[in-house]
Amino acid sequence: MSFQWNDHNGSFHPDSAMDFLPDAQLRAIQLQRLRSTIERAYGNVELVRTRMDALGVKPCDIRTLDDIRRMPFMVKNDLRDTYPYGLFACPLSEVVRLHASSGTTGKPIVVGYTQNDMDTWKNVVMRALASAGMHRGDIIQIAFGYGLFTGGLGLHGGAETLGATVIPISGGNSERQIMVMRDFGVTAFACTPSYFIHLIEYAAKMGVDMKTLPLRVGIFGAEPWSEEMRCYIQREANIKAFDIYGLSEIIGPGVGVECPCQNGLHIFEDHFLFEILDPETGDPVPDGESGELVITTLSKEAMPVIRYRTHDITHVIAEPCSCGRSLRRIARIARRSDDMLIIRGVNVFPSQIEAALLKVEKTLPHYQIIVRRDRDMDEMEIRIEVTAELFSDRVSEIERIAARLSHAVESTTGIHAKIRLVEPQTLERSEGKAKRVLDLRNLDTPKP
Ligand code: DLL
Repeated sequence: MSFQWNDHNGSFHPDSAMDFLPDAQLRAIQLQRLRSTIERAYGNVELVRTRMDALGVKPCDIRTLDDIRRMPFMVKNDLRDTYPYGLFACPLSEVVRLHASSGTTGKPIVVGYTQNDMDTWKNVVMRALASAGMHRGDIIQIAFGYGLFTGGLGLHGGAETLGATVIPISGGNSERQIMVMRDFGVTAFACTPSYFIHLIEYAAKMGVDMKTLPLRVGIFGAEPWSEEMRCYIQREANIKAFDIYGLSEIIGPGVGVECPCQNGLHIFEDHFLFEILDPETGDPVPDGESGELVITTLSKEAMPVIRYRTHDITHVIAEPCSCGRSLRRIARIARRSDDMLIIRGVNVFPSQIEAALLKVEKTLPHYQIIVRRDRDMDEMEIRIEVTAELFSDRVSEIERIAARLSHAVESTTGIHAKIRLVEPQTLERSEGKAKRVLDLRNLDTPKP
């Protein structure tokens, strides 16, 4: 077993040993956990039992890891349809934490954790931070949102478990972020990559040169970012920037993370079984080929999730990693196979925006959402056709409608959008599917 470790004080956190297990041992743990997860879900979750029965699969049919392919898929709508607690596999009295994230409609999707699930979550995030070179003695400023979003509290639990000093500042208030970063001697920072780029610029405006601060490590995720963004961040802040991946449905942050090699994310395979499938056919794709990441939780108690279709597109990097971790790697997530947009780390569905827009009077059902990345900050503009009469109204009436639309979008999605009212018949019509979204951000990076 190899225990290469880039820890600065030379100590090794025993729980991270799972990152270096010999392959056979890791697969044996996965199989044993997979079987008990499926048994638990079959016994306690009606949706899973009904679907397995329809396919004629029983928990005892799962004899090898490949047998996962006999199992039915789960999708985001399953969480919506069983809102709020229908996928829980234990009594609510055993659930010690709830989080939520946007669904395709107005209702959020709800996820729950038992005490053991909380320990698992802390464990994987702790290992993620250690993988990024953090250790006891680090001072981490967590600027992911705290609350129902899993980012803030997820990073928080893992950082405390690692023994770091945690500053739970949450997102926003850039001036205070920079002041704290400078005055508290912060050595690690966690937020979305786009927010950090904003902070680099903000610091410069305040006359603070981030390069001269003790800041050493950045933990960035919750949205796609590119190698170019990493280079910019590393250069401008003089830190090492690491990609952390996760999703609420599976656990939150901590499904996978980069190591010091910064070439792909190691998935914490002792807790998550992953497949990469052709999104159209559902068949596995060979290592190195792009497909949809599908994840099965292996130790979650409150809400075991089986073959969850993440819609995130990636590929396996099959070569062993020189960091010595035996956990398999995936390439960074640059795009999704569905229409979910991630704007400044927030999941946004065009359907949510549509519902919000059309509730406002004098609007027509023709709109377009344009997303740009302006100096590394995501900007959303919405063009919407409004009735011809509105244009003959007073300017104050036009402004009132625009303000109402802006408010409707912001209160539904949490994102501020620039609203442009346009005359009827201005937006391009389509003969097939309407092209509602114009995503002008280019986040794709070539395969390594
Ligand atoms: O974004 C959890 C998280 C918090 C991850 C903090 C990392 C750091 P959700 O809000 O449920 O959960 O959004 C999940 O965000 O399916 C991806 O499409 C996207 N995503 C998350 N991390 C990354 C990443 C959190 N590192 C959805 N790179 C996922 C690209 C990411 N996309």
